[in-house]
Amino acid sequence: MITFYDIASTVPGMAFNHNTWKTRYSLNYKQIPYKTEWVEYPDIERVCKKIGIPPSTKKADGSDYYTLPAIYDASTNTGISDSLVIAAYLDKTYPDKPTLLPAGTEALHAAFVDAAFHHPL
Ligand SMILES: N[C@@H](CCC(=O)N[C@@H](CS)C(=O)NCC(=O)O)C(=O)O
Repeated sequence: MITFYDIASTVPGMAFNHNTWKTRYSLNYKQIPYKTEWVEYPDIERVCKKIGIPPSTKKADGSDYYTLPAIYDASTNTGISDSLVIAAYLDKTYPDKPTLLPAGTEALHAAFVDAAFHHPL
């Protein structure tokens, strides 16, 4: 079973974050069963460290930046963050399910994410 770490809102059970929705859509599209763990913003780093999910990137000062979405896949004992990395992992690990990133489009996806979402921390 996959545990999906999403950001908690003031309304319990309400998914609202654009980045975590990318992974929720990915899991739903691939029809992979998962359970959601809701995490408050100030707890993201602590929860990721506890589960062994590495930081998704670095802050401008060089320190680790832990972000959601993140997943822990108990079937492979794997914890990862970053929606694009997660999508690639899901395609690789569950190839019999619908494909998220068609072969040969990796660079296109990376360029889109960089253009649409990149902002210096
Ligand atoms: N490129 C990442 C971006 C993830 C991201 O920036 N997540 C934000 C929420 S929108 C976060 O977890 N921030 C944690 C914080 O600011 O402490 C992805 O697509 O997963």
